[in-house]
Amino acid sequence: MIGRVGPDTLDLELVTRFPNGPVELEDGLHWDFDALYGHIIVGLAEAVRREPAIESIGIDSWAVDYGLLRDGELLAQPFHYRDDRTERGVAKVHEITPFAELYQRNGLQFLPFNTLYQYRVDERLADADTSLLIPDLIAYLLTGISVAERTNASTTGLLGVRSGEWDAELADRLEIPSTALPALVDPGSVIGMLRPELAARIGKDLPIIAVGSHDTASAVVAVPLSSPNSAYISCGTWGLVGVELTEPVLTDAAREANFTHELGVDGRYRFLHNVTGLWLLSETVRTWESEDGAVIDLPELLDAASTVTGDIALFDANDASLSAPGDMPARIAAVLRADGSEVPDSRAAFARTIVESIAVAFATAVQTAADLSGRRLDSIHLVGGGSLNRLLCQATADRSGLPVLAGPVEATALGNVLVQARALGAAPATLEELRALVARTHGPVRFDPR
Ligand code: LRH
Repeated sequence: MIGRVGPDTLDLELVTRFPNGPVELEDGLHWDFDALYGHIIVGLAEAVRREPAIESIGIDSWAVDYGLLRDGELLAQPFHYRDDRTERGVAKVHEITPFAELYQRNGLQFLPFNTLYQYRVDERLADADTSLLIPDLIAYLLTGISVAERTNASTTGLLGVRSGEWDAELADRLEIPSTALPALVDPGSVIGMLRPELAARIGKDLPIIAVGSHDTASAVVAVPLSSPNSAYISCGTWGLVGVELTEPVLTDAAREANFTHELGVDGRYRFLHNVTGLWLLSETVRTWESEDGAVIDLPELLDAASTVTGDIALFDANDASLSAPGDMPARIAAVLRADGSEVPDSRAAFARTIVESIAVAFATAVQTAADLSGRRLDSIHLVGGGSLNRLLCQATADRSGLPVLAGPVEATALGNVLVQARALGAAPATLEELRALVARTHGPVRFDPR
């Protein structure tokens, strides 16, 4: 994406998009990082060709996953967090440090793929001289400089929730080497300049500026929140549902509700819960497409889903059996049957069941966020790809009883460029002012509860 930011301007131009799915290798599920990196270099060169005035580069991606380096070379393709080896890591870590203690230290909700569990079962870690989370790995390949951007580092489970610094004592206890704890940097700081050979290939010598490199941290920057009484849902593959806080809520109730404290830009806390989001729909559609040998038109499917009448079967969107890639319609059907519910008999009805089940999980998480934070919430901002799904937005409004303000769809990219622009003196200083700029330039679409 190319971003253009001015006093009343906030524009994005899409340069390139490429698929990025899990690949099954002999030892488990991985990312095809080499392909990803290749696309990034081609995309950067094209961006500079289209807009020679580009001043900087910012990188964000999904959280928790990492690449291992030795002498500057990647040891293997990074593992995908949906690989089931992490289960063994959970047992080992909790044996050494019970979850309740972990929560007091790192404030993270339990997700079986949090980086510390992955590290604990990664036999290659001992061979590495550096471990970098995905955006930091890309920054390293571009600049030669290894750092850990703080918002994403908070998803490893190895950062102190109050201090925002590496918890070296915990890492020691879990026998995670200090090579996994690079120097921390904050969003807005310059990581370094492009390596000369890359600057030549891309066509310009540019700085890489740290942004909220956890995609959700960048997305939350660009949620046009106008009051503390709004919840947000950053909805793509996942639905990240919560509120922004300035102090952590490290209570037993927050731990039991599995609410996380991921660090946000400017020291805020992203107090949220991961709900399995549009992954359920995209994996379902992927399965149907491979059965049919033909592409499914998603807007058409959702239109048909919105005309379904009668009782809608519901299932727990967060059921653990729905997390790995595979035959999602069969798995959802199994969850429905186990619960004594009818399995919808058409694809439209099945899609409706998925969307409504996600909306129920969203509404529940919003209510829990309100209860735990003591806020009286009066609206929900829904950003990301899910904001284009009108059926989901309306269902979320209906099931929560709160208005849903949908958009911007590209919140993550907007938050990324806003933090770069601010570092370059081209955008205002506070998050509130940055969000006001988003609200002026990307007014949300309102869905009132029916
Ligand atoms: C969303 C996301 C989310 C994490 C998950 C691994 O893309 O970064 O915030 O929990 O991926």
